[in-house]
Amino acid sequence: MIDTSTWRHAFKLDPDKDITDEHLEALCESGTDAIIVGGTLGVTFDHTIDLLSRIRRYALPCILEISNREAIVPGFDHYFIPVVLNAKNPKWLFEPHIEVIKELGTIIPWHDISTVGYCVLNRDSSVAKLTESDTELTVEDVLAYGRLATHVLNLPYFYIEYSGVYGDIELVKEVYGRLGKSENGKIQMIYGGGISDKRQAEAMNGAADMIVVGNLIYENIEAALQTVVKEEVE
Ligand code: 1GP
Repeated sequence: MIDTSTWRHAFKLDPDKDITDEHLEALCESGTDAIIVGGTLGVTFDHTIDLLSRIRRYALPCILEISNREAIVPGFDHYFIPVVLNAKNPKWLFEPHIEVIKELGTIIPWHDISTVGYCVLNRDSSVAKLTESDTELTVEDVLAYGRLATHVLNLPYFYIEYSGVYGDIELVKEVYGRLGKSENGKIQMIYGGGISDKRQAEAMNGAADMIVVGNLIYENIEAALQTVVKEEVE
């Protein structure tokens, strides 16, 4: 089982988007804790395996976030299985999972898999549209999803997902303060969405255990590299 407990930062690469060798090298040698490979739309086996083989030149953990059956590729260090907790269309809760388990259940390496409980908050994101997520949520609502993730479902990760836009930092901070530290301290809380510079990365890093940077990689590689959290040397 992979130990992510000290991770503060990850880059999320979309197999459906092009990245040059030079940019990939810069990301992998940036000091980030891991590369997550994942995307909501258009993710194929060929693109995913191609990206994995390129990332494998570097010595950092590489996780596949499984978004569809076609893109399940062996050889990653670990696999994240997303469950969108606030999906209003129940089909998206477990139906895709059951289909894959029925097909591959006897050969899935279960110890290499972790379930990530997502709370999707950007209503315009692909994932919100696909799952018909209920994105009009208050702090109390999001906290309730966080409590569901940790206390009821016993999940290792709770992911506040604003994919595409920078989120409400006060909301993230409050949920983290009440859930992550004072109440439990066990679940790892991840923030992702719209981080576009070092200042935003630092702010969100103070409001969650770990941040994920995606789109910025493809928009402004220099700014993306600046989001890597450097531990202060005393
Ligand atoms: C997406 O949370 C990640 O799943 C990162 O979001 O692409 O907006 O950085 P961005």
